[in-house]
Amino acid sequence: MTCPVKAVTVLEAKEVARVLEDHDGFVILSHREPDGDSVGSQLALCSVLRRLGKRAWAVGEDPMPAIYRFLEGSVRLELPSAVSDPQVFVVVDASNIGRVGGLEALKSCAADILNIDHHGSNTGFGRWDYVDPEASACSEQVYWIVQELGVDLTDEEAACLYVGLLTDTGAFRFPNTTSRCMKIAADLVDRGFSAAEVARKVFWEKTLESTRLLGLALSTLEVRCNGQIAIMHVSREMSREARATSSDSDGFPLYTKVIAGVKVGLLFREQDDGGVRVSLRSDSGVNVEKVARVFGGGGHPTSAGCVSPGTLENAKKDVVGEVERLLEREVRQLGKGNGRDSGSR
Ligand SMILES: [Mn+2]
Repeated sequence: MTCPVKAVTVLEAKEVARVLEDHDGFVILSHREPDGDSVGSQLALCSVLRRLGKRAWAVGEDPMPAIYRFLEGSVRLELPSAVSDPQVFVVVDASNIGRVGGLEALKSCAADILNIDHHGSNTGFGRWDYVDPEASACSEQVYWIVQELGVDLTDEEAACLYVGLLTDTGAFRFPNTTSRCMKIAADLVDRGFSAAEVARKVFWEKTLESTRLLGLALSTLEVRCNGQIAIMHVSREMSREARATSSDSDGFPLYTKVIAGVKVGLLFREQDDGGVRVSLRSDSGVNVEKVARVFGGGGHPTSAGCVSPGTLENAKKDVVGEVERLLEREVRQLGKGNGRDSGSR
């Protein structure tokens, strides 16, 4: 069952540009546990608004992940305390308001929400909603807004949006890699930054701790369900052994999907504060977001996440069981000849 998007008028980039022009005092927020698309969208939009003479802050509750710090030039990710007298909360790349970091600290401010997102499961929580599940990344939507504002992107801003596209498409490998997104990427590269340099900083500057932890995690890789499901885990003990922090395992979910024949990849990470964070990956055709929802999570059809309160073993048993049921349903549906899931891209 797909959760229906609130029945409101969903704005186009052009109308979003008008909202931005008509207001001042923007706090640009995103989901907790920032990623390339969330910080890229936040920093680029904040920079453009400031160049238009607006007051704007890119605000986060969690620190900027080390691999994206090079994007902080004229604009940095700030704490909610930096904000004064905001008019609009611009929320980027978050499917629901509960995922937004820093909002709790700003709850005394009476500001309207402008919701810019590309998750099909977006709950439409804004006064204005610009939701486009066809967009490969939220950075793509920010790109269209900037076009409508008639502003030329600087190479610094272009690099931020490029990182959003690069990371949300898994370096232009995932099913959301459209020709439209590649045309935007080409236009961004034309602004002057080095695409090779950006890719090196994002993918080839891992910490030693992260690389050691990957070695430990890969040794736990196993397949289930006739090789259709691959599972891997990172225990607290392994993190300790590698002296790794939680962000050191950020790129790991990808490795659950590299084996031929695997339809669904699952990574289980024991959290410091208890519980197990589960990352689900699939190719188009198997909608893992449905599984994440069963456990109170969400995401995209091919990339989703949830948190299981139990032990590592229980989390594996519960989530793998749910994925097996999903695969069985798919086989039955294919048998009936009605093809693929409507929720998939
Ligand atoms: Mn995104």
